[in-house]
Amino acid sequence: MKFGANSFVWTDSFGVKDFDLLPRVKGAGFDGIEIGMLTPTSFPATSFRKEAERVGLKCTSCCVLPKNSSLLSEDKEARRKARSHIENCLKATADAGGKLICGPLYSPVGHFTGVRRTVDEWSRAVEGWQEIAPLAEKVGVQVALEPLNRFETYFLNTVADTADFCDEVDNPNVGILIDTFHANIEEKSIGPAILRAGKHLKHLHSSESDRGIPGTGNVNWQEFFATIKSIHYNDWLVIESFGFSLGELSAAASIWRDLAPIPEAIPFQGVQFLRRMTSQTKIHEVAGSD
Ligand code: LER
Ligand code: MN
Repeated sequence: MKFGANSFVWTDSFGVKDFDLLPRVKGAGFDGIEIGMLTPTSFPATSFRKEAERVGLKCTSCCVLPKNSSLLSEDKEARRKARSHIENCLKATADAGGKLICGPLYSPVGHFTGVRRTVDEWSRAVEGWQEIAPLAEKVGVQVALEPLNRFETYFLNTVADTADFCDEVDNPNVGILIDTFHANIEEKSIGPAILRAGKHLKHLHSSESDRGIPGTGNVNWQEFFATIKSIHYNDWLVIESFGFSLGELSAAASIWRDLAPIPEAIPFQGVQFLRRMTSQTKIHEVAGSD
């Protein structure tokens, strides 16, 4: 297992000013940092790569679509903007030395039409990913699409829907990120949800039920670890939360109060819990969801 810390807990615009975080993240017991990448064209990828290599950290990127861009939209320009943004995220991540981008890369967080998703939206998003996937392959970066809870998107809320979506995209570079915060709202239980992702599972966000310190809320971590061990999951386990007063970013994640004594306690204490659970949890059979 590789443990990562998502930079959104510190900043909405990770850049050179934040490089002093890297040795602290390494010292806290992480193998990597997940760059919260909102504007890929201004990310200092080359200098980041040097610094991360010097410190001994690997990286992944967590990306979202800007307003007025969407792979679902009937507006061609909105679809073009979404594709171009995602392509920039892929290139910046490759330049930074990363091998995976993740996030709800189909529609902006918090965008709603007032009705459930349509067949046309689904087809346009599948087509969009079929167009983008070859670039992911070319630059050597995997993609993990994230289902979000119903208050953040109407498009993909469950792992089952996201797995069906990946089946249709049908490209081995495009798979699923499961975030335990969203799954705790939308799934019946976490074990079968992880199993339902099957071959598409590429990435995990370990996030507590209130986005606070992992291990202090009601996510069923026992079942989570038993299941990921049973499938020999050996990729990233990234602790994600959000700063408590980071303007639009905190608002997008609906963070309206302090979730821990200080924001960085969430990754720094959380990683100790995750490492303990990884070594202590025994594998047991978890019933499938089909
Ligand atoms: C959003 O709720 C989330 O979980 C992130 O991974 C992407 O913005
Ligand atoms: Mn997440």
